[in-house]
Order: sequence, then C-alpha cells, then structure tokens
Amino acid sequence: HFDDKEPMQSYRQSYFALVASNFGPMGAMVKGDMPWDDAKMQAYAENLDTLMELDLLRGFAAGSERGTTRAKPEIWENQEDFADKFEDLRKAVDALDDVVEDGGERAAIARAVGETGKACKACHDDYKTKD
Ligand code: ASC
Repeated sequence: HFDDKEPMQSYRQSYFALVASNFGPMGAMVKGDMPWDDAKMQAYAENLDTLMELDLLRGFAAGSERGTTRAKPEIWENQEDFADKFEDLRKAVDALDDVVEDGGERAAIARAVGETGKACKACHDDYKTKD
C-alpha cells in the first residue's frame, strides 16, 4: 500500500536526496570546494525552490516511524515544531533563490547559503540521529 511505512520512508529519503544533491554543490561552491558557476548556482537554487513546494510532511505520516532510518521518534512527538522547522527551511530557500535569481554578489549568496544550511542543521540537531 502506498501509505505503508516503507514507501513513506522511501518517499522522505528520496526527497532529502534531491535536496542534498542540489544544496550540496551550492555549499561546495561557497566553500571553494567546487569552481563557482553562476549557471549551476541558478539551476540548483531553482530546483531547491521547486522541491520546497512538495509535501515533505506526508513522508513522516503516522505509522512511518524510524525503522532502519535516522528519523528520531521526537518527530512524531513534536509535529508542530517539526513542521515549523520545515517552514523555516522554506523561508531560507526562498531568500536564497531570490538573491541568486537577482544575480546577487557572491558574498550575499554565501550568506543565504549559510542561513539555509543553518535551517537544515537546526532540524537535524533535534530530529536526526548522528548515524
Ligand atoms: C548539506 C547537507 C546537509 C546540510 C548540513 C548543513 O549540504 O547534505 O545535511 O548541508 O550539513 O549544516
């Protein structure tokens, strides 16, 4: 069944894989671990913005707890806070997409990437196990 535990775990893990494969290279460009490429920066920002329109919370439906994943049980005990943190990520990505789309300075893009990374981390700190 599509709403069973394992399909929902696969749904959210696939979602985060897409987020990470777009945000990862943006972070790498900011850190100088990858050559800066404005076109790539724009494409990844646009992808992230599109991903923020998807319903992540469906992937954390009741009954889809942990299993072999790194999702902490606290997610299902603090659903409002969890949803708020996802909303914080959406806002950070929105600001990041704006600065990239506007052809912002690298320093401004770097700041927005940093703020987005903080939103990722705030949720991981509370709701994702270390390994
Ligand atoms: C990434 C990634 C994360 C976040 C996090 C930010 O690129 O895969 O989970 O950034 O490291 O602190």
